[in-house]
Parts: sequence; C-alpha cells; structure tokens
Amino acid sequence: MDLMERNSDMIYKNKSNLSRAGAVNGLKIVILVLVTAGILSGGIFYFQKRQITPSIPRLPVVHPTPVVNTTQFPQSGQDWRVESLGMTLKWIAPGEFLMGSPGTEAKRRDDEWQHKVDILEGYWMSQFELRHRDFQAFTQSSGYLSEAERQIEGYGTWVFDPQKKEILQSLEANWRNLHANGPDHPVMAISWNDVVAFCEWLTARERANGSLQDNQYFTLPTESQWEYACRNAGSTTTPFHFGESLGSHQANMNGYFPYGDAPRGIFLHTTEPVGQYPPNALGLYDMHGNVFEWCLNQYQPYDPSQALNPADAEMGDLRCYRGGSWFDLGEYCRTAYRGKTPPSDRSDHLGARIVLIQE
Ligand SMILES: [Ca+2]
Repeated sequence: MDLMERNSDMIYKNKSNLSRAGAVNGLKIVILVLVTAGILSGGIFYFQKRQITPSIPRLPVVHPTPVVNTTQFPQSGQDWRVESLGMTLKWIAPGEFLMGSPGTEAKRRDDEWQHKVDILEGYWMSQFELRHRDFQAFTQSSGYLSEAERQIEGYGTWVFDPQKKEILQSLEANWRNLHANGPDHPVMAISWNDVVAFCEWLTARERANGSLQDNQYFTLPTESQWEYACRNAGSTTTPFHFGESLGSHQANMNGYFPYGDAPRGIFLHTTEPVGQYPPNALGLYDMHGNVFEWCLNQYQPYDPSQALNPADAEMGDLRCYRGGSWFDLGEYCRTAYRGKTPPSDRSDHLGARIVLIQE
C-alpha cells in the first residue's frame, strides 16, 4: 500500500536531512572552535532553535459564520446545517473541471493523468473533516464499534512512532485512544467501512428527524467530487488550492518538507482541531493536511470512457483517499495525489469528509 511508500519516503528524507544537517553542523563547529568556545555554544543553540522555529507565521483564519437553515429540507444552491451534529455542509454547484495534474507538476505520479470531467449534479460537502464529536455521537447512539476496536483483519492500526520516526502497527490503538482526541479534532483510525456505517446512520436519523428527503443521503465523496471541490469548483489547476506551493504556515503537514518555494516550517506530529487554517474559496477547511480523507470509489487508473462525472460505483480491493495529512510531505498533500488502501485499513492520519447527495 502507498502508506508504506509514504512512510519510507519520509524516513529516507528525514535521514538524508539529518545527514545534511550533520555535515553543515560539523563545518560550523570546526569554524566556531577556531573562534571561541562561547561562540560555539551559541552557534549550536542557534542552529537547534532554527530546527523547531517556524520560518513564517501562519496565515490568519477567518472562521465561518454558522449557517441558519431556512427550509425544512436541503435545497440546491444553499448551504445546509445538520442541526443534530452542528455540522455545516457547503453547496457545490455543478460544472466541469480538469482532474489530475499537468505533466509539468513536480513530484506528480503516473496515475494523475489530467482529463476533463463533468460534474453533472451539485452536492453538499462538509466544511470540516469529520470530527471526533461527530463519530462519538454515532457510536453513542448506535452502539457501533469501529473495525479497529473489533480488530477486523487483525493487523491493527497504523500509528506513527515519533521516537522511531516510522509507522508501526498497534492492536490497541483506535479512534478513542489516539493522540489528539479532542471533540473538534478530526476523527482518525476509522476505516472506509466505518465511515460508510456513519453515513448510513446519519441518513436514517436525519430522515427520521424529518430534515432529509428520501432522495437525499449522506455518503463519501467520489474522487472527482473531492478534487472538483478542492479546486474551487474547477477554477484552479495548481497543485494546491492555495497555488503553486504549500508549507506548514498554510496547512497541518510535515513542514520540514514543504512543496514548491514555500519556506521550511514545523512538524507538529499530530492533528489539530479542524478549521485552524484558511479555507479554499468554497469555504472548505483542511483540504490539504490534518488528516487524509476517504473517498467512495475504488482505486483504478483514470479511464477516458469514464470521464463523465465518474461515480466509480464498481468496488474493488482498494479505496482512495485524498488531501494529505499532518504526517505527510508537501508532495503527498497535492490536490491530484491519489492515496489508496483496503477499506478495512485504518491509521492515525486517515479520517474522512462527507457529502450529501440528492438524486
Ligand atoms: Ca484534510
């Protein structure tokens, strides 16, 4: 799975970085020893401090104004608030866009073939990643146990070990006990199957509440719906909705390895509460970083014959996920990057974002 590719990539680059840093540090020490021991101490302190000090401050965040529903049911063209969860969904109008990355995009993968896609129907997308409080409401109401808690597949949950700087499997780790478990943090360590169960529960409850019609339901976004929304409804073709570069002043990612000409920043080693960085033009927060987000469809190469609003309903062995995470280098946070892993998989940097569909 590409999770291990990303893990290996980060370990390799961390070691390379340390090696380069060590060489530079050694040269500094030689020079500084020739001057004075006092300057040597000061130089080491300065160098160490540089490792953990962000290069530039974070971008300011404008927090959203809560949506007030004016109709009984969601209406096309209007944002919608799921009152029972305090969850806002942004209306995403239909349109066409270029999906994938151009051949000139640095660090692109071969499976990101750029092609035109028509989004024929509008939909609503949650402005935030699925929060811990949302999933907790689901489990408390239904008694549902996540696949990690039931140890489905038996291999545990992938968890980053900050000491060893690699991802290890844990049979004990699940969404309840991982690092950063505040109610407004994104829920982690939930499988694709767990999120589908959440959406089925929410659909049934909102219909029972009388606030959802029978032709409206919650589900995961397809890759095309996710990427169209990330690209501001098709108005960008850049690696990020921010533009050509990404650093940790813009998103919760591994800021030691920014993308493009973004400055080197910080690596928080965990999630942050949702909505702490600027949203895109549609009001969607954390589309780059914090946690990856499951998508509905199976992983398969892009096919020109399916370039018309592909629902990709046929299920296979791997499901896709998008958007990068707190753990990831900038190149994996690109809009066009396609993560893929089995639907029972779970990790401490993989969460979700949901959509509301009207048929
Ligand atoms: Ca995210």
